[in-house]
Amino acid sequence: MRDHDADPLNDYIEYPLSEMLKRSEQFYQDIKRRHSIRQFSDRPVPREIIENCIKAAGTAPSGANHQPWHFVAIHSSDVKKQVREQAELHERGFYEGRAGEEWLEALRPLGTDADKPYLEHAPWLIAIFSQKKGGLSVEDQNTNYYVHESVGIATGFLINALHSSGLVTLTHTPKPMSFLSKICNRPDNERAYMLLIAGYPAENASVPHHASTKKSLEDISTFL
Ligand code: IYR
Repeated sequence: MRDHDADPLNDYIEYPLSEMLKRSEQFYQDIKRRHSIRQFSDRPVPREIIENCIKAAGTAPSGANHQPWHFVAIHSSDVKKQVREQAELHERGFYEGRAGEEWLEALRPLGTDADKPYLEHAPWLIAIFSQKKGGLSVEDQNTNYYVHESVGIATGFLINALHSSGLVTLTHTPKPMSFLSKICNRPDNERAYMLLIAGYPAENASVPHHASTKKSLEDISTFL
């Protein structure tokens, strides 16, 4: 390796093989209880839990460790109302034609439509932004690398952290999402990447059959 500053790895934990097997099975059993939920309770969720989950997301690997992401955690009813109004406006255009027949057909088993009441009722919306320019320090304006991959991984960490904390989430990608930049007052360098809805499930929360069908190990993997 080229010369660089480094510290010894001092927080790695090695488990006995039997425990590794148990932990990998337990992780699978736990993560398979994660579902995209569209019925949220308005029960409050303390800010500190969301902060911890965002801190967890911030540990994700990224191109050159530039961490090209910004998370806007929205709790304000007024801001949530603006997000709902704009998202529903765009979604109406989508469902009333822009999507096209094939896309609408693909969404039919999920039962989705342009109404997004959870954007106002859920305690937290987390708008995730990607940054084209940046660096190790927030003031840096260097090129960022593998921005989509990096922000995608961080979003995965965030969903996992929220699930592990005992919350349910929905990944929402209204199209176009640029209204989020305006509402959240984000700079030109950033693009809205995804909107996560987080909170407790409503009592009548359900999981569409279509969404709980997962491909088998054989279908999704090849071992060489
Ligand atoms: N953004 C729309 C449509 C939608 C698109 C996909 I791909 C989904 O997996 C689910 C929904 C909406 O949120 O309704």
